[in-house]
Amino acid sequence: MQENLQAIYDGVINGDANTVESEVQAALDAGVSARSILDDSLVSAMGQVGAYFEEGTYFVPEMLVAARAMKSGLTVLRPYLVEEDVEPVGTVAIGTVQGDLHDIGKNLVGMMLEGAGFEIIDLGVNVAPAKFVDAVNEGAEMIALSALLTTTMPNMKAVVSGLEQAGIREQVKVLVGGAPVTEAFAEQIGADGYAKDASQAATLAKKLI
Ligand code: B1M
Repeated sequence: MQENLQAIYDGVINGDANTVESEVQAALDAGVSARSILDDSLVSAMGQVGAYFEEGTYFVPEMLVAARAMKSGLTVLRPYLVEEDVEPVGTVAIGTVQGDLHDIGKNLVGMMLEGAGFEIIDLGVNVAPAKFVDAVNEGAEMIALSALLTTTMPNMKAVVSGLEQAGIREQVKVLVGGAPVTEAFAEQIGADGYAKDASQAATLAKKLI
């Protein structure tokens, strides 16, 4: 692997945002394409971070610092990606459902999705079903719903119903997750997929798109 790409990869794995930022710039200056920096270092490193999380080597704090490092690299890279016309894998509107203010898991899922090459529209917390419907009308191809409370889980169903009522259910994938959410619940409310953590969410999102 080109030496700057290896340094970016290692920087993300180690959560070293300063190194990632400077090495992305150095790779660009050395003539490496933005696409290669994205695919061969940033995205592949986040894939490895996800694997470490799944095998229990990394925990939430390590994942958060790695995701932040990846984001600093993306900030430098973004204008060059636009210049090279690199399309995102897809557009995901993410939010914590209505009545629910928990956002740490949702942010982590958003960062992993971004690390997997998706464009993220972050709708925040306490998001009303109509806002998700609006996001689909504005081009989101996937909706990612997070809920941490048993009392707010039913609001995921309200989002699916809102999409059905708006006649746009078939044009969007709905991914759900959060501590109290289960595969069975996802099926019951008619979601397209359930992921138990941020890493699995990124893997599943790529399959769904
Ligand atoms: Co709250 N809270 N909280 N809380 N809180 C829980 C969730 C709770 C389990 C604590 C407890 O009682 N043991 C409990 C829920 C009980 C239940 O419903 N069964 C609870 C409660 C009751 C409440 C309040 C009602 C307390 C009160 O006021 N009486 C209140 C509700 C406010 C509201 O939302 N309306 C409340 C408030 C808060 C704080 C504001 C203080 C704070 C949130 C701060 C914030 O998010 N900015 C808070 C916190 C921090 C927690 C705990 C301690 C930690 C949650 C967390 O961030 N975990 C939590 C107890 C616990 O989990 N140990 C608790 C780390 C995070 C990385 O994990 O969000 O699960 P998590 O995300 C995971 C997966 O779930 C998954 O991926 C992530 C990991 O990779 N995931 C997805 C999440 N979303 C996904 C989406 C996907 C796929 C995967 O696809 C789209």
